[in-house]
Amino acid sequence: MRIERATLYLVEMPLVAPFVTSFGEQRVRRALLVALESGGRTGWGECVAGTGPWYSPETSDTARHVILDFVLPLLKGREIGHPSEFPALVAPIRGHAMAKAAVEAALWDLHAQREGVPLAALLGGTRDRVPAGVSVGIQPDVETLVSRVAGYVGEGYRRVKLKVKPGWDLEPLAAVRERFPDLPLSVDANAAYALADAAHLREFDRFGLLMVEQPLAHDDLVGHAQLAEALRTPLCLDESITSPGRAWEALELGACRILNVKQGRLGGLSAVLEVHELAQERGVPLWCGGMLETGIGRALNAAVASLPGFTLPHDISATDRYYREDIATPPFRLEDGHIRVPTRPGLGVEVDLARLQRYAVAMWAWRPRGGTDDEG
Ligand code: OSB
Ligand code: MG
Repeated sequence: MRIERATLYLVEMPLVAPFVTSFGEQRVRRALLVALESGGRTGWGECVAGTGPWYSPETSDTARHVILDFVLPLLKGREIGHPSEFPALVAPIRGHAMAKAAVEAALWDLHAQREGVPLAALLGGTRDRVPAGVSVGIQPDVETLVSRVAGYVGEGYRRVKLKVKPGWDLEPLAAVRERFPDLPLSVDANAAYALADAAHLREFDRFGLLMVEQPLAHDDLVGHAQLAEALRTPLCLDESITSPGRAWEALELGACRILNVKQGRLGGLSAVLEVHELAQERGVPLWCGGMLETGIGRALNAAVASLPGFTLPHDISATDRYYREDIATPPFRLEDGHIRVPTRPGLGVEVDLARLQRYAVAMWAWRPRGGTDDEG
């Protein structure tokens, strides 16, 4: 396939409730969407970068710049036989994993559509539905948290992940654990602690958690390896795992026993397949993380989670946990605590163009010849 035209949309999607983490509060998901056209088809990719460089150094604006000025020019005039050729084409661009991943996602969607197969099948997925977990942000108080969690448990979520930070950890955990003694439970600190907090973090061991996600700094693999020695609860890394090579380093060092896989952070679906292979060889359990994606990104995550090595519940929740109305249809619903993996060709969801226009705040068109044409 040859890319005949690309359109980037910046959308602002209001969340059903503010999402609070150790980074701060988020009320809107700002997403950069990539539409690639080839042979009468459109492939879609969602860039997971956020408004500010808090979770990752990338933002939706840096991604737009890198995609328009560096990634797309490298694809100009190229015949791409298979999306797995993409990483080598963009290898000259250092970093910018989320920008690259969004374009690679659209190529996989195009390729799967052309082959007439669902993306999950193209990747080697083996499940038709995947267990849904829910990531619960920091709440104003413990009672509010417990009632939120009770709501999600009532809806059928298979695992609850609590966001924690210094000052919001043992007390909320004790309250949730007391109310739900058997609930599969984990915590995510988004890098809010230091190795000097090891004695405090050891207190987490008494709650029977599935894992502690990213307690220390994003670039501190050695610190995580040292902390892992002190805790009984397995560590899981998220922010730290920025490439398949980093995943290998983390496992070699003993910095974690579980990996949170996000295609955007890893630099694309090809990188996900590499990490999947590595984890299979080593018997390391995987699960698919989330970045409050719209239905476009969620459809892709469901395909990723259908791979055989993804054995723990995912941060793939029903659409209504994030948005009242999504730009992709149909919405993802919880069925017996699971999300169905789309079965139609490609991503398997439809982008509602009227809604896209409604939520879009800027748009850029690109053609192989004309270069960048700013319609923002
Ligand atoms: O750390 O896993 C995280 C959302 C945005 C950025 C980082 C993270 C998250 C979540 C939400 O935890 C997961 C979801 O999309 O449901
Ligand atoms: Mg995380």
